[in-house]
Amino acid sequence: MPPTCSGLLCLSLLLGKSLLVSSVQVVTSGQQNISLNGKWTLENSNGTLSLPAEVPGCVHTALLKQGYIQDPYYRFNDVAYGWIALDNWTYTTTFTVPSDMRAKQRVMLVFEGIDTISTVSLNGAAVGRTDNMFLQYVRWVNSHDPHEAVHTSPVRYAAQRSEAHSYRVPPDCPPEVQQGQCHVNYIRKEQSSFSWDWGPSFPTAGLWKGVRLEAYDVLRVFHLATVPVYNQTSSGWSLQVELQVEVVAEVTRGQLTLSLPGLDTQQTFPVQLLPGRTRNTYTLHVNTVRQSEHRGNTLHINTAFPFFVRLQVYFRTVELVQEPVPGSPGLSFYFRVNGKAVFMKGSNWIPTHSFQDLVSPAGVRSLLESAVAANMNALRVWGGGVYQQDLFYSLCDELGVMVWQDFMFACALYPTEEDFMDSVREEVRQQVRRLKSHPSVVLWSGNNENEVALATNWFGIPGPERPLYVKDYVKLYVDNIRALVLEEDQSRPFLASSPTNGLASERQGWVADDPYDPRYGDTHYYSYSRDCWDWSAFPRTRFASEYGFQSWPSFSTLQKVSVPEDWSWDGPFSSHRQHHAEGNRQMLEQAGLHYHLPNATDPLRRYKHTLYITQVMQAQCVKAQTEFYRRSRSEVVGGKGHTMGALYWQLNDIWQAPSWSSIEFGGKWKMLHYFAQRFFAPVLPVGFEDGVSMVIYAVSDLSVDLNLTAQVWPVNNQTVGGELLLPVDALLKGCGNCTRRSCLLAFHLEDNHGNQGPTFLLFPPQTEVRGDGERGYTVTLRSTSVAPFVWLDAGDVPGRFGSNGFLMASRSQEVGFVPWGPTSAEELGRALTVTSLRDVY
Ligand code: BMA
Repeated sequence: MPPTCSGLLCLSLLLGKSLLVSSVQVVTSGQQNISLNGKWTLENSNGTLSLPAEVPGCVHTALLKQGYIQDPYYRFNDVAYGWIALDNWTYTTTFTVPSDMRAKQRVMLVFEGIDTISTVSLNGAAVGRTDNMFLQYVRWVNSHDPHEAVHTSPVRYAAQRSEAHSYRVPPDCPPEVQQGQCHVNYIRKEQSSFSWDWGPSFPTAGLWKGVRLEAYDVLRVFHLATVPVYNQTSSGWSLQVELQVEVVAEVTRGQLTLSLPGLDTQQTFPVQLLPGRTRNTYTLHVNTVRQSEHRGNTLHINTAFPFFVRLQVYFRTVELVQEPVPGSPGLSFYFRVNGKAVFMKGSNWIPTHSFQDLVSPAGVRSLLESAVAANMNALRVWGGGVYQQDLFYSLCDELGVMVWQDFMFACALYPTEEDFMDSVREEVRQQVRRLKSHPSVVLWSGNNENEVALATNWFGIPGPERPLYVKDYVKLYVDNIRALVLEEDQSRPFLASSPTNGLASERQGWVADDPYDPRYGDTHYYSYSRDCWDWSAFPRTRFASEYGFQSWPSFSTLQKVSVPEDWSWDGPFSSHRQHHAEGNRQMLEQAGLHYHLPNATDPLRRYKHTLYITQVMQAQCVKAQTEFYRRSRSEVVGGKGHTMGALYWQLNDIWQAPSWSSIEFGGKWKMLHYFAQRFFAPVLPVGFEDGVSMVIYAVSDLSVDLNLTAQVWPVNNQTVGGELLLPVDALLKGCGNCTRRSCLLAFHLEDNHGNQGPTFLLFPPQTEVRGDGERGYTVTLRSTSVAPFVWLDAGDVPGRFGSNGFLMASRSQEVGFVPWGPTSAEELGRALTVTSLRDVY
């Protein structure tokens, strides 16, 4: 320890420029830890602001908690608080180190995450600099490295880097409608924190993860990972156990025993640990693994050294299959898990909050449980946000959610100078080591949309300059990121980008002429102007990893961050929150193709109806597109098809604003999420018109044969039979004076045990609502006439309905409501509102 403090360490972190590294931490006996989380002091550059600040945390939340600013999400505050990210800030704390800790051979200062550009000093002497929010930084504190302290705000730092760069690396700035900051591609920080087309600009700074001191005498475990390997030839499993330790004692010999008691497996290895850092991989041959079981097995690691580990390991294989498809030019693109082809059903995950320290474990769990409740089996962690916290991946392991993991690069070109590349390399190493033990992670993917940005020249790069950018692209994602991933983890596939043509992109030098080619790889497809009910417009892709439509969140969600004068579709608040150019107009135009647009004379009523109609449009559009992808699984039409994935854009929101999400900020389900629960159901009837026919197409994800009957009702409730192909004219005639405009069509599938799939009605009735019940509530809906898109909204009461939406004519229906916290029947009854298309007409 530096003598100046004699038992008292003073540490200040100056946010403003680059400590080194490490990964998983296992506490060993004889190791002592002191948490430095809690209250620190935060000061701005000229000392006019000095306040207590919570660690983990960031400047914005510290200012908020101390009352210096209001809710940053309130009204126009994102713009009003732009000054915060332009200043430099210093975090300071003092702490005492007990004498027994000081007596240890080594004391380390561990920052789980620093956001982003900072110099860390201890007792006035700089001990390191940081430049990447995705790194854990570890520093011995009994040595000094003199570093110059450069204190820069993330925004100013990004601008300086761009200025200093010898050529332009576009885009310079986000579109004006996003009201964001420029040059985010120069800083290894959450890319969407400088603004996105669904999110505000809050370039945060701070100690966003925990800080601690660790002291030890003999060794510290830096990294521990387990990777199961399946040998095709012997049909046997082995488990690779990677262990990286730092040894401070003399040469240590001993034994290490790996055992999986549940699988009658045990092996002992001789070990010699030399001073310094060593990394070894031990291969444990596993006796038996019952293939079909997706459950954890406990691995015990016993050693003669002072540490002992117990952890869960899982056995599964994953392959990304790209091979010729009969009757279709191109290559397949699908995931095979434990030897079985899997259709991925799910969505894309974006950061759940602008201030990561405000992301609660309960919030993460609620979102993941909502995904599973909607029959999703996969999520893509999108590359413009953050690598998620450990809890996210553990929950995905537990809930059976497959994770497509992007590296954090999105919608931009990136610099490749050496210090940037060093930082990226360390980021990739740390993140892959941290996450590779999670069976939920099934794919590493280099970036979001950067191949297509180059291929289709988003940034207007003149022809002669293109090779320079292609070279940078290959250097970053192929020569470095891919090479490192292959070195660190061969147990799962790697893709350079999304969308990509996969192997076909590789053959074209990693940038395909058309990365959207539906015959190869994955695609992203957005079209807001074409009628989304027309399925023939959708690309029959191998894998739809992004597609979607915007909607507005519910009134109760918006109400928390707005005032009555904001509640108008054409007002400044509505344009301020809309970060996608022309988004509000596009939503109404798409809705107008099938629904009457709200025209109530009462402005508030009209505003609420408009929010509702955007949700109706979004739910129905994403349903139409997803159903098309699901039925394209077994079809090859015109050489295209064999679709094996549908991940719509996007699952969640970062704030209260219009976006493509199916879940609002705060966790409330939009209409789309209820629809997703149905359109992702394991057995799904898809009804669509094909020429003169109405087709009911049965989709099943189950691996057993089903004997299914389609039941179809016209509006007068007569069963018109189990036919699968119905001429539309005959169908309309069969129910009296039906026309396309007056008819309701309902259908469901039923297996030979009488189990019914969801009933889909295109049009249903007027409603009357009552709430009662103790553990959960039942809302009774009654109607005497057809009411389409019946929508129940519980306002601010947290929870979700069991099902909702569609009633048969002259029927009553009970809908369960599961509250997510204490709520009385009266409270729910008061909060409930019901809207249907009839209210809008
Ligand atoms: C995509 C995504 C995001 C974006 C979304 C909606 O392509 O990768 O960048 O938010 O479209 O525009």
